[in-house]
Order: sequence, then structure tokens, then C-alpha cells
Amino acid sequence: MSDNDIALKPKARSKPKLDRPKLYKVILVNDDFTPREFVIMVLKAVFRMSEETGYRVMLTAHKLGTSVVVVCAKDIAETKAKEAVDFGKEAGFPLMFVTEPEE
Ligand code: TYC
Repeated sequence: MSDNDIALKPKARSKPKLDRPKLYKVILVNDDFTPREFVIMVLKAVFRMSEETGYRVMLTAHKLGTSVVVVCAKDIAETKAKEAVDFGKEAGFPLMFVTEPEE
């Protein structure tokens, strides 16, 4: 192999691809006190859900204990969950929304 035959390695990427930021789930948690209609109202107001979708999400949490409301960026998930919990607090209900990273 002469000097001119050096096998050139492909250049290492100078900019490694950034991982996509992790997505977070906002999860509605059932309780025994918050009225169904109030839960639907919060889902419509905070998460811009239709009556039908709000009803379905509320009923899933009511029957199974939890229901995924939305999957989005971490800061949006946390802001929306707090807004929704605060709605409940203001009205004296223990309505709970939590966030968790998507698998
Ligand atoms: N379980 C409540 C009731 O029977 C309604 C409810 C549904 C509350 C879902 C919270 O996340 C919830 N009044």
C-alpha cells in the first residue's frame, strides 16, 4: 500500500445528533369526591377537549383509576397538570393530575 492508498475513514460527525427530548404523560387520577361534571369541565378548559372526549377520559379514570389525558413536552405537561389541579383546589375538590415520562 503506497502513501496514496490510505483508506480514508469517514469523517466523524462534528455534530452528534441530539436525542429527542423525552415526552411526558399527563395522567388523571380518580377520587371519590370530585363530581364527574367538574372533571369534564376541567378537561375541556385546560386540555381543550370536546365534551365527548372529556367524558370518555373522565369515565376511564373513574372505572380504572387513571387515564392518560395527553402526551407532550415536559414543561407543558407540568404546567397543564398544575393548572388542572389548581382548578380543583379552588373549588375545594381533591382532583389530581400527575405527570410521568413516557416509556
Ligand atoms: N369518581 C368520581 C365520582 O364518582 C368522578 C371522578 C372521575 C373523579 C375521574 C376524578 O379523575 C376523576 N364522583
